[in-house]
Amino acid sequence: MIGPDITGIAGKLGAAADTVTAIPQLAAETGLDVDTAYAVQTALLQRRLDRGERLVGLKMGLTSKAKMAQVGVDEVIWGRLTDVMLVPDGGTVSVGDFIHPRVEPEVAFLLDRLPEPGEPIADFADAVRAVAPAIELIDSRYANFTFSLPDVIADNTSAGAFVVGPWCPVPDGLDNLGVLLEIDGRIAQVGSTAAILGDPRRALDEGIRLAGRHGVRLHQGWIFLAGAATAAVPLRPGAHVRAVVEKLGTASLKAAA
Ligand code: 0L1
Ligand code: MG
Repeated sequence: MIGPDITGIAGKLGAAADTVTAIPQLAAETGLDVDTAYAVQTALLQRRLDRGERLVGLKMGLTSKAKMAQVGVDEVIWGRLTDVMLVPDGGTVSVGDFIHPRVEPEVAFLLDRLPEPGEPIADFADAVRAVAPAIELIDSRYANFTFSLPDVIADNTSAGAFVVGPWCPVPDGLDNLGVLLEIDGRIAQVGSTAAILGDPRRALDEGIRLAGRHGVRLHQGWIFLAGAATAAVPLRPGAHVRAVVEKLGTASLKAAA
């Protein structure tokens, strides 16, 4: 039996991002399952690498109940981050570069010495050199931000852009830090790092395990986005966005008017 056209599907998703045009979901029509969807994600990454982008890390998606409920998908997923997606802290993005961008507050890890594939992390402080507050800008390439599990995996888990705040030493506990998402100085979302799989440190174990299933190994020096602590909020032109994470500080982003 002939399987889904991995390169063709990646081409459609890549073109949707490049032309800032939403497309219909593809999985049902093309027979994508979770494994072939990750193959599409890899082909989509290759498209970016071919035009000179650099892989700088990995992101987790749908690590909280709020996020799962928001999009109606209930499995943890992972995607790829490239240098072009990284916006400097306090930097500006143009809403017009995205189809229907949303922002969400996250926790980022700077990876250090990771265990061998298949091994659990023995000591988090060895595996992670520093932590930071972060903002992820997600932008589904599908119309109405609506997708199935294979669809969203193929679409690189809606990755659009991300901001990492100042790196700081790993604090003693990461499991119940207060998180705020502020838009124009007003609180838009309130949460806790506990919403990220109970403890964001768990997201790294999951990332290593889930990416490992597809032959992808995490590397020293990579950025790891552990997932959002709240639901995502639409990003409007002119908005000033701040993610505040207790003990870690803030990351911020402006949307050009
Ligand atoms: O980072 C995320 O949690 C996004 C995962 C994909 C689902 C979505 O687009 O919200
Ligand atoms: Mg996210």
